[in-house]
Amino acid sequence: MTRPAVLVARAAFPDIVDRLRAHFEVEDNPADRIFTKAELSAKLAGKAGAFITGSERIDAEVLDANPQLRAVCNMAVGYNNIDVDACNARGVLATNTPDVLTETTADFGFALMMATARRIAEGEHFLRRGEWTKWAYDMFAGSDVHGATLGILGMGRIGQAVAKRGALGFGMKVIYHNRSRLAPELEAPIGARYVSKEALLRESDHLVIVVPYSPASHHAIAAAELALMKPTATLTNIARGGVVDDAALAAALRERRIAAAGLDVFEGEPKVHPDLLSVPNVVLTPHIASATVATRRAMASLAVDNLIAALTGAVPPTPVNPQVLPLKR
Ligand code: 8YV
Repeated sequence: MTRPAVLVARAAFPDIVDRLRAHFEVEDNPADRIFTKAELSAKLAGKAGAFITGSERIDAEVLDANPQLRAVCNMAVGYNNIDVDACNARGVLATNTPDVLTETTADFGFALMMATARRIAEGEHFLRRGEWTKWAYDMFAGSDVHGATLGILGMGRIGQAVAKRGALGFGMKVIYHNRSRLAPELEAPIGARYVSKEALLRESDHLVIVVPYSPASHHAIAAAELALMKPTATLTNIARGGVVDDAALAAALRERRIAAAGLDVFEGEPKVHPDLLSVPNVVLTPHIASATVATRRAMASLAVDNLIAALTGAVPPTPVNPQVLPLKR
């Protein structure tokens, strides 16, 4: 019997990718070329499954060009690169990598928020430019993190992990806005208070955005929302590009309508809005919130587990759309 073929669309840890070779014919991409949509569709020809990342978009067109495809396994918790409705309509399984990256991503979100509040990147650039000639009372004076009000937009697993750090480690007051309110037993240990989005924007000293991207969250933070924030406030986005209107944010930063921002994700990344590159009061990182070796290995491994399970009739550990199981073909 011929073995199913799978595509590993991006370079990943070779020893983890090798686990697929025990079950499948594997076409991989060790050179890590980014495929155009047409190339991705062509590469998927004859493949029963695919290991993908947030860079690969799986939509109705790609699925229709590849009716043999049964499973697309994302190495990411966010899956806005996959049209799940289109997968459901065609009985294709989508999987993601929740839980394994929660704490690592929260560590980074907190670090980025602290770097933003305490102007670490600005100070470092100043020093590297050789401009540090004397101490000054207000040199890179930022705002305190401890004891401040931490606002969380999107109180899922990662939002709760950020909130825990703030409340338990830094004595922060936690307020949050989310589609639904947390159960009291989750709110109580961190003293989290559910507020309206407007109150969140008005009251936060440090706003951290952790909401998944969807058409409903597109530009959830734009000019009108930024206008509600304190002029001393910071904004940190570790969610997805597109949740924040980057042009509006750059204008607010330039005009000091908010104090500073920390951004790990961007609309249309890896392109970055040029206005963000020219304002000093923003810390910019290249979508690395989950990037520790241990966590990236755990994510790759979970994506591989999902792909193996999906195509061998076992139960995939973290399906996005379990309603398509068991896979018919
Ligand atoms: C990934 C992420 O690095 O998991 C997510 O949703 O944003 C990151 O952890 C990225 O999506 C690459 O797949």
